[in-house]
Amino acid sequence: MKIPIFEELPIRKDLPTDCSWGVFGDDDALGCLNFLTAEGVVEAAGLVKSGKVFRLDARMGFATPPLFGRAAPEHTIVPLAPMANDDIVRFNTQESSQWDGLAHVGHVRLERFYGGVTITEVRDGGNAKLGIHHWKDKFVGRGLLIDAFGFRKAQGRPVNPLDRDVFTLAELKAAIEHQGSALKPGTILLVRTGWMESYEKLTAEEKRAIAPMEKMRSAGIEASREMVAWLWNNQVAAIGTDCPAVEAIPSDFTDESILHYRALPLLGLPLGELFVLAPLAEDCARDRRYEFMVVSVPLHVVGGIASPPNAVAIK
Ligand code: UVW
Repeated sequence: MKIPIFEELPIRKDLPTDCSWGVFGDDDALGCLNFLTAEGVVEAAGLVKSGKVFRLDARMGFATPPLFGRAAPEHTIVPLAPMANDDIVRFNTQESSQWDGLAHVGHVRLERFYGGVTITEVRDGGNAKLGIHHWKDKFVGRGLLIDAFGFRKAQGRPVNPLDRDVFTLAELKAAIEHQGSALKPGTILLVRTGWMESYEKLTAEEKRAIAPMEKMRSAGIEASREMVAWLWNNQVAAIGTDCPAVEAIPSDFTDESILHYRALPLLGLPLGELFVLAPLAEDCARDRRYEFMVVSVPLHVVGGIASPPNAVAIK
């Protein structure tokens, strides 16, 4: 299948600027996950050399309180018989590490989700078209870590991830070169900003103070058209980071040029947030191998909006 380059998008004149709608068919629910292929899975398996496994999700409830006013998870053990138990876990799929599904954020001006799906179809139609269930057996392939946090430190320009700072496209490219890595089609790209480990070092009081959206400050990647053009033209399948929004915060959700709108509704590019990347980054720095296999198994919830990644990187 011939994939148009970003500059050739959209594929029809009646579609919005910079959108990929229709490239993978009018009823597509996978977006850039279409760049993951069976051949890519086989190639990714060939990257497994040491057998080391790195869990990429934080534990449920790691953020205390959860960020942005989201509900804290609840876990209850339910006795089933005198010596048998079940349990119930009730949680917001965005309270810890998460993939944003394609019905998480619709375009602020167009008032459409990926593929032109409406808010009514999402909220009243059970999110049948863009539910997370469409991703249930798709999220496996080659992973590449860009240790942007480590790169900045090595350059003598360390980042405070708990303040607003932008990792530019030029920096990501330079970090890839510095690592001796390459971006190949069908990559699940992980970018370390350093946010998670900085957050873990805060006191309980400091965590409470930064949790509301209006108080949050975070490093993140550049939110430009050039950034999404680069991701699309390199056929990046998804991008996961260890910060709260992939892009830097504060971020103005009334501004249609932010990354959330460019990525989710326009390109169908899954965004991953609050991933645990520091142990993986340390191992990559040790053996100078920044590529690995990623296996992510989103929840099989029909109509789900988002999901814990349930992801591992295997080296
Ligand atoms: C923000 O929008 C800040 O993050 P999320 O994608 O988790 O909603």
